[in-house]
Amino acid sequence: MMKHFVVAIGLLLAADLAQAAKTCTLNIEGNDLMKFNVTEMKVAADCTEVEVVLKHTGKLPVATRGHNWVLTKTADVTPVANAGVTAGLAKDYLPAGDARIIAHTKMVGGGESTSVKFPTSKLTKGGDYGFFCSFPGHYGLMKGKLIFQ
Ligand SMILES: [Cu+2]
Repeated sequence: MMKHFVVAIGLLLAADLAQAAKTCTLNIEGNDLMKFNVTEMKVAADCTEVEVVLKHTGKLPVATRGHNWVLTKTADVTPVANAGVTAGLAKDYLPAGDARIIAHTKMVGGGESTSVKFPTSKLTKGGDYGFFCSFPGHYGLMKGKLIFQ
């Protein structure tokens, strides 16, 4: 009897959690002029997961003008970008296994798109987060703020 009651409560909780899950999609574009089309990305308070879709709207290939989307704390943008320079294209110009990287897409070339999903449990509301492209030399122009309200 008690066991059935516990199972029923468990199912109710699972249903509640499933209903509360919300994936929020944010779109961003990068171009051949090394510019993102936005400098600020906002994640609403009720999002449980973020999907970032990056589209490279240019024509240049990934080897010469690749772009990715990398998220770290704002204070980690420059050190992570610098640490990634020598990593090479195959590793998306990012230091392998670096805990400062909250999320990142792969590197794409002109005409290509990519995306990444991550849970908002990796973010703190009101935290100071920065996104950037880690292709060598790009982060100075290709960066912005991510806000989790
Ligand atoms: Cu780039």
